[in-house]
Amino acid sequence: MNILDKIVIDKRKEVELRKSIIPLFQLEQSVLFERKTNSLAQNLINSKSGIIAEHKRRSPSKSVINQSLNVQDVARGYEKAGVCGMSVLTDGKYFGGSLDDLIVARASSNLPLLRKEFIIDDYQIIEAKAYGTDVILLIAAILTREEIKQFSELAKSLNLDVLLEVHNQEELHKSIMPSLDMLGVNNRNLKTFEVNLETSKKLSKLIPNDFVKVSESGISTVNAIKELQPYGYKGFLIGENFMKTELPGDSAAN
Ligand code: IGP
Repeated sequence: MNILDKIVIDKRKEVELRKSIIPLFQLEQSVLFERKTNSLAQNLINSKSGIIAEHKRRSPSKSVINQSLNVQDVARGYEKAGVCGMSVLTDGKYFGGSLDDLIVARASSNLPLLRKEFIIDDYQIIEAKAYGTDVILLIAAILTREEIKQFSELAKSLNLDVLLEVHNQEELHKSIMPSLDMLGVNNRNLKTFEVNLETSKKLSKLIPNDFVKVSESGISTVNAIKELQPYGYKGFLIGENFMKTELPGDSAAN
């Protein structure tokens, strides 16, 4: 079994547990549920740099990246640096994140916030909204076309942006539909952890122009961004390269 299969099995258990503790109607009473969302896609279209900066403490591929920073400083730093949006890992077991991180990021900045999570149930989308999210991630590798449709349409009905992540041509073909805003190409294969920027280059021409193109993972230099821009990429999702430094905001500003 690969790591992605393992994560999904654990996630299904976690979501069932969450549902039994906080029922949906209670989530919908969150004051944040009424909050007007900010569009990340719109920010990317209007931006030159297109950086989406991630809060990530650890990962299955890298183990510890940074355990000593607090989310408030990271969020404020990213906002000050002028990034287009912030991604917050909320998976606990594999990435050391939590929904509390999302709340703190929400309270600390006005950036569009992406809930970086393995979404396999409507419940997590309602939860995302209740915790102040602006954007959800859907990962094609773990979803059927029907699920992608169901989840993205629910997200749109809540005024959330949808970033759909693919890693190869089959995932891309299965996923194209009007309820997506952004198409992200993950340069890291989540099953093997191999990183290759060529993945973004290869898939770019297969992505219809109605979607904002985002390149994800393994981006560590300004040159990498410059290399990807001619392929039509407007967004660049960067985690480790910022998080491994003492002041991720300062790294994002450079
Ligand atoms: C960030 P990096 O290599 O800059 O730290 O990558 C981001 O792309 C990565 O964390 C990511 C991810 C995901 C994590 C992309 N898609 C899906 C968990 C689940």
